[in-house]
Amino acid sequence: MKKTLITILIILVCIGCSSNRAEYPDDPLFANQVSYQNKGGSVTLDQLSFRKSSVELNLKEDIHLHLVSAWTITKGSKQTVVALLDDGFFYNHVDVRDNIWRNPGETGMDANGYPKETNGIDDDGNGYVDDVMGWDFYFNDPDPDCYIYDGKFDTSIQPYPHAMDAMGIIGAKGNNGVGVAGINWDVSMMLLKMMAQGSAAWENPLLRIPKATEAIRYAVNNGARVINWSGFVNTKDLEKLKPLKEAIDYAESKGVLLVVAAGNDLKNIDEEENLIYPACFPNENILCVGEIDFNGQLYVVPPGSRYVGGSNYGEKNVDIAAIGQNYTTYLRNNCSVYRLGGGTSDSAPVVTGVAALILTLRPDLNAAQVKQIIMESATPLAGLQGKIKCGGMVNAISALEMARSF
Ligand SMILES: [Ca+2]
Ligand SMILES: [Ca+2]
Ligand SMILES: [Ca+2]
Repeated sequence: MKKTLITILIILVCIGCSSNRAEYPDDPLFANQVSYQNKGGSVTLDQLSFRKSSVELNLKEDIHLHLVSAWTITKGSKQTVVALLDDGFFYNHVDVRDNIWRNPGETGMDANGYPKETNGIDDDGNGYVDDVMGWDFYFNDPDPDCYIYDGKFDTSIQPYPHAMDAMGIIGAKGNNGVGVAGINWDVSMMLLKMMAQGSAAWENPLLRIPKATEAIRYAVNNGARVINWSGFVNTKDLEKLKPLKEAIDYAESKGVLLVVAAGNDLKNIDEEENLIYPACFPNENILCVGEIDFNGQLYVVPPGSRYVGGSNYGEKNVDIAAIGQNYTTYLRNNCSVYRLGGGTSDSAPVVTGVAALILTLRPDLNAAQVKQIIMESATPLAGLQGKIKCGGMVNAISALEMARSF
């Protein structure tokens, strides 16, 4: 009898403890998301969900996003709209499809009883017909998909997977019993397709400027608070870049944050010959993100890899760093899969995801304030001094705690 009483007491105490403890999502692959939270030490994980491919990661204590504790403050909200600029989206992936933005002005029924999203009418009068999840600025139609004739391989149709990492990192549906958790369990991702794989972007990179310009203005005018652009425009010609600069100035005037990748050439982008745009524009609403490894050092591609390079840096132009190797959503053979990503295309959306959490908690803050919070709350890292403006990596719990009392 006494034993039973003690057991009941222990159970009650445990229940009391767990209600105050950080909550882990039920997504079955969350254990692979070590960039979000880890205890340090060596771990072996399967880096692809579709083929055996194990990798050993040596994790240094405290080098992670501190996300699980941040989730005790907020896990995101559908109210927060994040725009993604990329070259096509596999929006039917099972783990992102529930977090795609639905334009309220193009949903529901029209006066004739037809669905607004397919009626061929610009129901919200924003200049775009049936733009229910975003827009394809290359083909000028409402479907920002990733299927396109692939000019690189001449005849094949290749879905383009680049945006899948950013989508899953920012907003894979969390705690849905499927795959992974995004930094935001809930969010609305507006999909803005600038160019297409195999399109003339390869021959004429300047074509990207008008598309990106239009996409940024669309994002600002249709309710996005943060824009993620894991890319750049391949020119230094400031005269040609002027419309893009003006669109970013417009975003700044409306308090909208633009998070961009620093690039993967292992170069100092403060130097004249290495300048890239929009990363090197001086706007207060641009956050440029470099990449670190699990030791908190600037990421350098390991010798023997089929790639070369590593994260760009620059004390003036690269604001903050984040881990690029995030285990997240991907696309293979037209199927929803997962993998360990990498590169500054994958470190930028980490910062975008944290910015979205901040704006869910404090929708009253503008872009410059969110940027200030993210940089001031960063975990300082010795290896980044003199290379990254704030000298540290993004820290989700510190950012949310600072935002709460800002
Ligand atoms: Ca419309
Ligand atoms: Ca319509
Ligand atoms: Ca999930």
